[in-house]
Amino acid sequence: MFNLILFGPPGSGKGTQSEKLIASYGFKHLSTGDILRNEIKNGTALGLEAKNLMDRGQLVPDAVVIGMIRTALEQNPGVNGFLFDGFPRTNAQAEALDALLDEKNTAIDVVLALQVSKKELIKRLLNRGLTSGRTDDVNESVIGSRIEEYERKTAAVADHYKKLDKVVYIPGEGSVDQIFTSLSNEIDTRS
Ligand code: B4P
Repeated sequence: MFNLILFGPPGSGKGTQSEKLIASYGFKHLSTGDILRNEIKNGTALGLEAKNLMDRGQLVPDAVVIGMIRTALEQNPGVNGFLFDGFPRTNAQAEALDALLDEKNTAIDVVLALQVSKKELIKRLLNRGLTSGRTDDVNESVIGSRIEEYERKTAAVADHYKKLDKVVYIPGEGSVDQIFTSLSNEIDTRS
């Protein structure tokens, strides 16, 4: 089993690269952003709570997303490995994930951290907002809040995994295919 975290700020290419990695390696994709957007689409109570926060560029409470990941892990026994996309986003989420994987006698193998300048992140997200219908992509001040949340709460997650010597930084600017090749090379040397 090979478990990977695709890490980086909003708009760094996590969702984009996840699609390609899943197609190539057959990982089970767990994107907390996708799960939350699905809850919103289905009009659940959780979705309503999440929408309020996501529309303001804020993180959803740890207990909610940890519960979602616990359920997803239980629903997918016997997979070859998980690709965590957009999770963990706080140290509490990272600690909970490590414990959940430990219960299953497995662990995170590597954290691939995409590095993209703030200017490029804003450009990409505004551009996606033109067509995606995502309410958190259309407004530059909401995008700014998401980047701030990343800097205040999420960047520290890399330090958590650095202590375990599991973080590899990948330049996240350039063509989608170039970045995919860099990510694949790191996975291939470890799996
Ligand atoms: P997410 O769904 O995780 O989305 P994201 O971080 O905004 O974007 P991602 O990084 O996947 O996008 P990508 O670059 O692929 O989170 C949304 C919200 O959900 C959060 O703000 C939060 O409120 C909530 N949430 C999710 N998980 C949570 C958690 N664990 N805890 C608490 N709250 C949580 O795509 C961006 C654009 O860039 C696309 O248009 C793409 O085409 C383009 N792009 C990608 N690669 C490119 C390249 N190489 N060159 C040019 N453009 C590129």
